[in-house]
Amino acid sequence: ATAIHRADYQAPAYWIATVELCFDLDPAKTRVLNRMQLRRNPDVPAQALRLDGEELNLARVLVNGQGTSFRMDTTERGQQLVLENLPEGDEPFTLEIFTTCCPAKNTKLMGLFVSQDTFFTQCEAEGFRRITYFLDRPDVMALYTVTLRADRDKYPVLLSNGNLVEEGTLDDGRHFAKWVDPFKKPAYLFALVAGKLVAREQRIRSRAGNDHLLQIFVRRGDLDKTEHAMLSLMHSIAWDEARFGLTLDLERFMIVATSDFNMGAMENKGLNIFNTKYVLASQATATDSDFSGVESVVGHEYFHNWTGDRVTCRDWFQLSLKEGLTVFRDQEFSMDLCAEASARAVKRIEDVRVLRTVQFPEDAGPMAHPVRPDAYIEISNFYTVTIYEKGAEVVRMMQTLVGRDGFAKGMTLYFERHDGQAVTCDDFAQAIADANPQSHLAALLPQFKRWYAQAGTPRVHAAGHYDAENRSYTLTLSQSCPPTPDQPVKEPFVIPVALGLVAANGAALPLQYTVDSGETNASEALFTMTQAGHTLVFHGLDAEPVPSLLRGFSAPVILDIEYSDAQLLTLLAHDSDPFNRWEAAQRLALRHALNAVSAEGDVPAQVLDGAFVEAMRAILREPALDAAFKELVLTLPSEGYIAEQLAVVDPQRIHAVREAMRLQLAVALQPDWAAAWEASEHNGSYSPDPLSAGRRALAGLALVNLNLAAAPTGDTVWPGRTYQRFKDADNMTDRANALSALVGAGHELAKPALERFHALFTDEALVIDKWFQMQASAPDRGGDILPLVKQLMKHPDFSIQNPNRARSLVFAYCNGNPAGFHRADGAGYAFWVEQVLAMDAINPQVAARLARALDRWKKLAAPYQALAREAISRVAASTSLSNDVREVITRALA
Ligand code: DPP
Ligand code: ZN
Repeated sequence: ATAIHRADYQAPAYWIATVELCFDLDPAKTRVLNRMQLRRNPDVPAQALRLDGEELNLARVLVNGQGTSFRMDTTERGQQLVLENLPEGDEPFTLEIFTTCCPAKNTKLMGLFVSQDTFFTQCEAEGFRRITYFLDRPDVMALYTVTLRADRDKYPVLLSNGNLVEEGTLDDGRHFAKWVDPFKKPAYLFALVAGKLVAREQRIRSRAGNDHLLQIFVRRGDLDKTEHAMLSLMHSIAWDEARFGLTLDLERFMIVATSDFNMGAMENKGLNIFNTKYVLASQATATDSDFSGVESVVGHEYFHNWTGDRVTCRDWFQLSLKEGLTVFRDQEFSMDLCAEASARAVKRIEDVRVLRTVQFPEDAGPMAHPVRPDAYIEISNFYTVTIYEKGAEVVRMMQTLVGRDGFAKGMTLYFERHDGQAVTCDDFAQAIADANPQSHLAALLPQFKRWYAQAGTPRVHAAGHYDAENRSYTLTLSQSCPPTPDQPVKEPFVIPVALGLVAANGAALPLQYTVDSGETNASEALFTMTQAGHTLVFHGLDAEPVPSLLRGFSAPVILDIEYSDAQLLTLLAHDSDPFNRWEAAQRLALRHALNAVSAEGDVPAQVLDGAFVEAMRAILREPALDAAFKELVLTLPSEGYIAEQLAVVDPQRIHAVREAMRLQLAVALQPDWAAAWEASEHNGSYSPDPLSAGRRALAGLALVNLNLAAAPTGDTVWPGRTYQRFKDADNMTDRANALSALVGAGHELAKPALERFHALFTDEALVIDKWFQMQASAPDRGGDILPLVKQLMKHPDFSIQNPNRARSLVFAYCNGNPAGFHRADGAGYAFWVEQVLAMDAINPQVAARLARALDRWKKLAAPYQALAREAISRVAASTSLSNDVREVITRALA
């Protein structure tokens, strides 16, 4: 298929004012009557009406109640129903379309599908056209009335967007429900659900004094796992009112969980549909990170009610308008829920870690695209970490430049201007700037917006020079950005650099500096780069300071700076900015890793030096530090992150080096790990709050290390204690951590533990996912993971049709286990080819994600590179690829 370009945007030729949908729900053949009021858009030249449709059977078309002529156009993007002979002029007319579809056979999980005998929909981005013929584009916003009819016993619960206005019984054991959504919306926010579900209900009164009904619908056995989601929803509602003055605009707000879902969740107006993974959580079945995932995703989808639903996107190129902003909002929400500043810092570090380990590689690979892309073939491929996480960083920089209050004012202006509209990223940035006319952002807006237009991760190079005579320190900052597909040359970005100076003894030094030989003295802890290079001269310094730059990760850039080990150790021990403390440890570990990876010969047993080991010991022992922070500092950079720093990647060498580093830390700090674990043993009753979760995370890391240290000596004490913890744990976090410590160390107790774990949770799909995932992502030893994965593919619990299950096994192996996947015999890649092709025939969206596992093949060393190219070419040779997979593969080979 050919690409769609942002520059080609045209307003729709018709507007749809109202949509009345009537469904006769039947898994094999659902009948849909779609009655619309349309009129021509007087602002564009008169033309035929072209309605999108996919996998529909068309029965009848009526215009103003009369039969009419129509034709079908089949393009490379699917079908369009074309109506040429419509009434002249711009009077409204009625269009009725009768179609049927087959939800039971819908394995793509787009449009109307069946999961466990329940009907669900997923319409973003282009799923509504699989339900009826429509102008399936986000700038066509209409009022919806929906009538659902279905068998009463099989489908007692009938839900759609908005308010329930009527329900009753019909003949033949059927019943109906009629829903009216009072808000205009684009088709991608339409939803329906029908099935046997039960709800946790909560009535609340908002600050504004309005009453609302909150409902979370799940299958009967899951009701006891919905408390955390409900609390998260209530917190979200309160937070959006308090922080941004945004209130819930519906009498009723519903969340429904399904175990078959391509994404995490979907923000349909008033009727959010969620992957069970982000709704269900109980102490027995969910880990702390599952709990926090539920909190963020419930928040995220709720916040979309304003940033996405009330104000939506003009076209899909603007996706980050709602996603970047809403990720930023859910990040802020989770941070604001933290009682302690240290927990906020931990959340920030975790978010940055995702950005750097997933988005930075995307920005450096064949799928690199700007936050606001210029072209796409399949929009589903652009629900990416760039649109979401980098988009959130762009919004965060705006907040940094205008301040927290200024940003809230900007949001208010954005809604004043655009409520009820479909708008662009430009409109958003303009509102934030206009609300803050005195700000840097307002002064620099056109340049700032390069963050939307230019792909690639900018690099900031920093170099310092101390002049003892003048007691001054000169810091030069320069920026560059590598070429990306279709963008060979980049213009300078606006880069806010939060900075400080730290003395060798750890004291914070006063900031007095001049910029670019200017006259005026600055003292701000935020310096904004606008040019290719800047020179800052700091005055009044009695000794050479250690610069602490990009504090809190104030911009999504790579900071190149040549610190000495001593400087990094100073920052690690003393920086008042927790992010840069963590970053100092990462830089030190990375330095050791890279040295060992690029050295000749066998990987030495001692990759780390004594100073680093002692610094880690000091962190582990430091009573003033939170456990969560310690766990982050003591976790080595991932293999993927190490690989990103290298021009040529040998995944086996990286794995060997990182494993050596892990073992070294495990052995050298053994008594400290034991102390850390013992300190955690009496933790009190379970609560998923960040402080307790941090204690469990550190205890889990300690167990991993104690088992690693035990393995070479054959010591059985720690594996035995770990198995005991696994059996006795009163919560999933401790249990899963103990299990994964045994599995990760390859101890013989892992086998009985895995069996026991499976038997305990046979009926808990989300826990069985963990069971698969843990095995598929375990450290590879002599190529043992691929045979295990192949064997697990045959397990009766495995199903490639269920996206969560496929992710827990196939993706966990191909994307989450570099050393297991990148095999010198190419067998990992051959498996990948098979799975991409098999998956593509079932669910192209999910297949296209898997297809990206070899995005970075061009960096691979021999023999991996040639083997990977051959594997990708084999996928490319298939004649039946979806547009989704074809786009990813074509870009990879370009
Ligand atoms: N459901 C996805 C999200 O909320 C797409 N909108 O990000
Ligand atoms: Zn979203």
